[in-house]
Amino acid sequence: MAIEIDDLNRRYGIAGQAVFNEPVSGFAVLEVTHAHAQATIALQGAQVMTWAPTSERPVIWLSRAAKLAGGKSIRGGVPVCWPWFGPHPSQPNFPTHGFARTVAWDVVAVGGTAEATEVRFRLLPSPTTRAQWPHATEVELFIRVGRTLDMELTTRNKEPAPVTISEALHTYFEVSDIGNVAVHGVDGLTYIDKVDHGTRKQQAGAVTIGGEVDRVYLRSTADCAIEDTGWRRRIRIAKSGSRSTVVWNPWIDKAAKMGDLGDDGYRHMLCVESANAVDDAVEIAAGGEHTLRVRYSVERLD
Ligand code: TA6
Repeated sequence: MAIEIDDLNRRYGIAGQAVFNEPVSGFAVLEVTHAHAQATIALQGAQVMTWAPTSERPVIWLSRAAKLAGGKSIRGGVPVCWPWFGPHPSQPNFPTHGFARTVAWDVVAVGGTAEATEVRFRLLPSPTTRAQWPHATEVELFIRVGRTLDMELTTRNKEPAPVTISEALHTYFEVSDIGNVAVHGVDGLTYIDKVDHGTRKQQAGAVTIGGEVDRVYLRSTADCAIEDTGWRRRIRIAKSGSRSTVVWNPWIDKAAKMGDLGDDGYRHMLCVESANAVDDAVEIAAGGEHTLRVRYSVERLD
């Protein structure tokens, strides 16, 4: 892997701004140090692990107990759920949330401007992926690290027939304490309550967390925001190409069972995921493409 790291830095590295490293043997990451923000991105899953605008507390949460090992999903950051969200519809032994987050993606380009560092990753079909997804679909992730964190997840259907995917940017946001936050942007929407046997309910007002919450909001196309009164900040979640929003916190019992959330990790994270899931799965025409975009930003709560 050391040779690969040297080769990656030779081909794509930007001294002092975007440097490939191997914090754990066999686990390559790109460390971004920009005037406006810092971030860490794993090549496995093209997964943003951390992002903090300069002079701001971390916005993307990474579990202190996250296991960094090949083929193991990383607890925190922005896991890419693709080409299916949740359990596979017919193959229970296939990985939850698809395979994209546990395979190595290729680096396509790394660039730097005065405003941001930009990275593009791609995942092409391989014998491993075709075994679970026998379709000629390519997926790219464009990541822009600056005062905002912008991400574009593009699926290209290279087949002569339509293909249907479900997907999510399964983002873990860092909060002062789960008791201090509310999620805005899903008022009035129908959601699937996965903590109540998948019952469909209607949201009234903002979402607050006082126990395990696992909800898929449908036809959720508006931007969302997390208001955190503890840190007097609002995290804005602007999006396009996404018709679902997933809100998840495991709370005490599920967190304890997961084993990689850390002692009280559940109190300092909240997933607000921009997705296309369940009823909102996306059919991509033959030769067509679909892009899910997000822009995360932080502002003071006045
Ligand atoms: O997005 C919420 C969810 O589907 C929850 O049901 C929970 O399983 C979470 O994803 C984490 O899944 P993971 O496979 O990363 O442990």
